[in-house]
Amino acid sequence: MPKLNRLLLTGAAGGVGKAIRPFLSQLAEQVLLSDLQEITDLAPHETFRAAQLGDRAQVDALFAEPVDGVIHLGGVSVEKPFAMICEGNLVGAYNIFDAVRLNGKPRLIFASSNHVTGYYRRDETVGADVMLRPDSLYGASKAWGEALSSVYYDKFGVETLCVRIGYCFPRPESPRQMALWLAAEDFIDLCARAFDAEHIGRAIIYGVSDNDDKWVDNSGAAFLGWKPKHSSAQWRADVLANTPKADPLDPALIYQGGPWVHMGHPDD
Ligand code: NAI
Ligand code: 15L
Repeated sequence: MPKLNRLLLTGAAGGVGKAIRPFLSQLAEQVLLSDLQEITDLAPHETFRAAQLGDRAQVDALFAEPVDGVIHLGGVSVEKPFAMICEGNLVGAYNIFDAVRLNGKPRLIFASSNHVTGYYRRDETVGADVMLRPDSLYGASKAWGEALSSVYYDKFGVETLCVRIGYCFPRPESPRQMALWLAAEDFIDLCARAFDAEHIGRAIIYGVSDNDDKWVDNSGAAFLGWKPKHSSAQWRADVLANTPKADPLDPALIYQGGPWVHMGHPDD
C-alpha cells in the first residue's frame, strides 16, 4: 500500500488517538497530531499543533501544509452540555469538512458512534442504512457529522468513511461493551483499507470487531475487504462473572445505547 505523505489525526490525545498512534507510521510518512491538550512525547514522524475545533482559523491552520488523509477523532466523546457539543461536534465537524473541501479534498475518516442508533433494541440487528435513533445529544451530533459527509460528497466530492465506533477501549467490562468492542488494531486495519481503496465515495459502517454477539449488520463494510481479526470472546467468562444480575426490563438492558438511555438532558 502506498503511504500517505501527511496524515492529520484530530483528537490525538484521547483514548483512541493514543491507541492508534503507534500504528500510524505504517499509513503515513508524517503524522500531524492535533488536540486541545498538548502532546509532547512525539516520535520523529510526528508533529503536534493544538487546535480548538470550534475555531475556524485554528482548524484552517492544520492544513497550512498539504494533508492527504484525515482521521477525525476530535470532539466531545460523551454526553455533555449542549454548548460543548455544539463547539466540538457541530461547529467542529463542520470546520473539518469544510477545511477538507478547500484544501485538496483529502480522504476523511469520521469517528461516528453506535449512539446514532442507540434507541434500537438489542434483539434487533441494525444495518448502517436504518433510520437514525440517537440516544443522546451526543448521538445526534454524530448524526450531524454523518449528514455533513453526505452533502460534502454529493455536492463537493469529499470522500468520507463514517465509522460508527462501538466500544474502543483496551477491554470490555460489560456484556454490552462485549457486543460493541472494537480492537484498536482492527480500527487501524480499517483506516488503512479506507485510505488504500480506489474509491470509497461516502460510506457508513459500524466499527466493531469479530465479537460473538452481533447487534449490527456490517455487510456494508465488505467493499473494503475488512475482516476484523479480534474478538471480545477472550473476556467473556470474566465479564459474565463480574456482571451483577439486573432487571431484564431495565431500558439500559433493552436498548443498544445501554446506560445512555437513562441520561437526562445534559443542561437540566
Ligand atoms: P476522548 O474523549 O478520549 O478523546 C477525544 C479528544 O478530543 C480529547 O483528547 C479531547 O481533548 C479532544 N477534544 C474534545 N473537544 C475538542 C475540541 N472542541 N477541539 C479540539 N479537540 C477536542 O474520546 P475517544 O474515546 O478517544 O474517542 C475518539 C472519537 O471516537 C470521538 O469522536 C468519539 O466520539 C468517537 N467514539 C469513540 C468510542 C470509543 O469507544 N472510544 C465509541 C464511539 C465513538
Ligand atoms: C461512545 O460513543 C463514547 O465515545 C465512548 O466513550 C463509549 O461511551 C462508547 O460510545 C459506548 O457506547 O460505550
